[in-house]
Amino acid sequence: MKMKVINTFKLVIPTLYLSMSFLVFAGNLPIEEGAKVYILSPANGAVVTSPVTVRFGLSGMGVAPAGVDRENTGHHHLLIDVETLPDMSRPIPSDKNHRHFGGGQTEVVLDLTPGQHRLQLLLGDYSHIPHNPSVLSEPIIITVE
Ligand SMILES: [Cu+2]
Repeated sequence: MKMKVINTFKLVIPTLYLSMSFLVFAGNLPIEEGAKVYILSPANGAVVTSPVTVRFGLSGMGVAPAGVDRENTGHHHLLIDVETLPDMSRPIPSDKNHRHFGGGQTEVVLDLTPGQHRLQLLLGDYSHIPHNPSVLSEPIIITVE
């Protein structure tokens, strides 16, 4: 009788463990608490000339190229003039307003038209899905002369 109880536990525990791992890895990847992404330069409110070099900062996490499933890492996405944030449970769109840096780049040189532009960084995991909670920078507004 005692043996039977133990055997049941031996089956239940790995099953629970497996279903929990599946839940964790099936959706957005969790992150370390306090991870932050931010635009190092230009500064918010800066008046610049095109082309503009935008430098990306990340703390509390590491940068890894797209496709590399490594814990507590992601790659940068620059949202250019995006007012409505993308769906945080799905891969970040890829177009001229949602730029992916899947090679693990930490800066970009942008050709921007004269006028105001809004820039914001969003980290995505190996499959381009934001983490949970998402790692999103404060937006900056720059003026291109
Ligand atoms: Cu991406």
